[in-house]
Amino acid sequence: MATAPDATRELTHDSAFLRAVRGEPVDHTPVWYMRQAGRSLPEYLRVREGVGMLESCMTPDLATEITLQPVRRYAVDAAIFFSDIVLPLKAVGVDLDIVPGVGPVVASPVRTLADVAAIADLTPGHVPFTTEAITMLVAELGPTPLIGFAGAPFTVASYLVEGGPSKDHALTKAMMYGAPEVWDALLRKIAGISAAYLRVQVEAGASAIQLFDSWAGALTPGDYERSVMPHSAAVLAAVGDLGVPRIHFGVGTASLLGLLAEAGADVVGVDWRTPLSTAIAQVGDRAVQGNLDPTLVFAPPEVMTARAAEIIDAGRAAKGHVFNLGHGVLPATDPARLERLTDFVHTY
Ligand code: 1CP
Repeated sequence: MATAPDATRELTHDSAFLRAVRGEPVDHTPVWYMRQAGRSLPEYLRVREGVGMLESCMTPDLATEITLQPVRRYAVDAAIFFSDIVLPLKAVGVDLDIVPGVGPVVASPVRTLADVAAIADLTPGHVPFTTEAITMLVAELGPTPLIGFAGAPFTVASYLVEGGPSKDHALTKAMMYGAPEVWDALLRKIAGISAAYLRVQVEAGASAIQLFDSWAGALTPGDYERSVMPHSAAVLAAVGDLGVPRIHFGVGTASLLGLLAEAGADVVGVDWRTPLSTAIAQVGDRAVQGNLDPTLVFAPPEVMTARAAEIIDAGRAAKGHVFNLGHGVLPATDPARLERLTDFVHTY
């Protein structure tokens, strides 16, 4: 008998998103948006009233509803699971919160080998709410694929070492340069947690995964290759047997795109600062995802769609192209604009 994920695999197999990722012809360029769920949607603000961010991630009905909201509104070609890159850490017992207007805040930042050893490895038993939410979600989504995600070791390490959001990641990089044995232990620990969290999502029915290394652009290519890439590669390799496409994304990664690809990506996510044609030349025989500047939704509509057209045209040179913004939807975004953008991408 077919298991639920097998049925989902079959239903979503010929979606524009999965066809584009495999490099097969599509009748329209597929599109979804990083942070498509969240503060730009009034229906999100309504269901989140009085409910903390982590609590909403750990409540299956709520996580399911929030994940579906942008799919209903925009008819995007993929859903992304509503969670956060620090949720698996919370699930294994790390004392942290997501503070409104700030982001993830960690009570006791990680500094020593003993701090690393105190973090538990993740098992499916730590995240039953994730399995439950994704099981409900894929039943609701039918032929629309669900993207699962996790944070890459460097980006997650930054929150654990700094204790919260950081612009320069100075303490994190100080550990990388000055305490390589602590650094390697920490990144290995996070890689195991992220890989296990991705497995749970795919085994429950996610059709693809995205590894977010949002802050990798803070690194030189040499440091990335030496001290970070092996751990991200371990995460991507650990889910390779599941047979779902792996998207690898970072911000400010113009000099790292080739390495992000080589780390084991099937699709490389490109931020808006790098022309898509430049990115395509660096990633080899892989699909690309991106990369409209998220502020273009505030420009005159015809400027927004003209830039989107340039990106779709450039994407035709890639093995496959999934349209997206170059980073997350900004909270002030007017949903009517994303509706218009989605329609434009679908009909261009
Ligand atoms: O209360 C709220 O609504 C808080 C805002 C918020 C939301 C909606 C946070 C806090 N996380 C999320 C959900 C989330 N986080 C999603 C699912 C929503 C979707 O895409 O539709 C995803 C994919 C993430 C991933 C995430 N969390 C990343 C990687 C993606 C990226 O934007 O680069 C990162 C860096 C985080 C950390 C984080 N969580 C929240 C904030 C505000 C931040 C960034 C803090 C910082 O600037 O360092």
